[in-house]
Amino acid sequence: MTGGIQELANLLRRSQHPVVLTGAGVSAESGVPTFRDTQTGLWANYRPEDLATPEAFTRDPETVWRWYAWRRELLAGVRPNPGHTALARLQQVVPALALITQNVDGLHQLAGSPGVIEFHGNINRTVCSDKSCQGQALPDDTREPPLCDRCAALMRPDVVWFGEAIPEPTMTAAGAALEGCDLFISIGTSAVVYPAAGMAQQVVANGANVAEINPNATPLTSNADISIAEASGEVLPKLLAAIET
Ligand code: BV8
Repeated sequence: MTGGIQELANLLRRSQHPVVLTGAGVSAESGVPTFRDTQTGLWANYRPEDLATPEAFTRDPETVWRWYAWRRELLAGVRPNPGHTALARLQQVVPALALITQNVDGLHQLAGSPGVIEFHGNINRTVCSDKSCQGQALPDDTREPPLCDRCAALMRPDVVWFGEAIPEPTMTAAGAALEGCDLFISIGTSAVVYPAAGMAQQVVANGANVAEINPNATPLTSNADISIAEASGEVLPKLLAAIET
């Protein structure tokens, strides 16, 4: 058993308010390219940061819409991997465990995780680009992007773009989960996108222990009490086994 896993299991057993933050690395073993993986094929000439912005959508809504449609197609046949499944089971064994994800793929919910806080939204949901409007697209609207059936504004993916604020209800839910957090477990994230990347610093200031599960070093690694440099799909089932024995 990797040292870090037994140590993390001991901390998790004693924790009153454990919080997990996941990033694209948790979905990597499901075959979902991580956010900063090189884009493939049609999208090889674009950087995600240049497409996932309100400016890009204003400038070229069709290209941005097609990028998200392509990513949704990539997700169509994708299943949760053993990391997602073990995390969902951990939430049953450790009911206090709160799960915040930066991922927009919905795989944690598909694996059975309850109460997932989708910090950057969900690519499978589409909303009116007028945030005050609750309209939807008509099912037979094949325009790219489709128009809102209530105000005729462009529809857009229900994700948080770079330069957009995290929605208030999401920030409130994440703040409540982090309140009193005594163990923060960062899994599969490069820890460079804010304000999500600021969570670890916030809880450390309150005396929390921090663990990281990531094959590669990140800006968080040097400050982590426990750092497990292995794939989450390998580590999480072992962590679950350690907790359940
Ligand atoms: C905002 C949805 C302000 C869209 C995404 C300081 C403070 C506040 C803001 C900023 C700041 N500095 C800069 C900013 C601006 C910006 C930012 O952080 N930029 C970065 C690039 C520097 N932040 C924002 O714009 C945020 N908004 O600040 O608004 C504001 C306030 C008021 C009013 C108006 C505005 C919004 C950020 C949200 C952006 N949206 N996604 C979409 O998906 O299309 S972020 C995007 O990055 C994804 O959601 C992704 O999840 C997220 C983070 O990436 P990771 O998940 O970490 O993925 P990555 O590929 O980077 O890394 C994968 C990791 O997995 C790697 O480390 C790898 O080693 C590891 N791995 C690989 N395989 C495995 C593995 N780990 C474990 N197991 C494996 N098998």
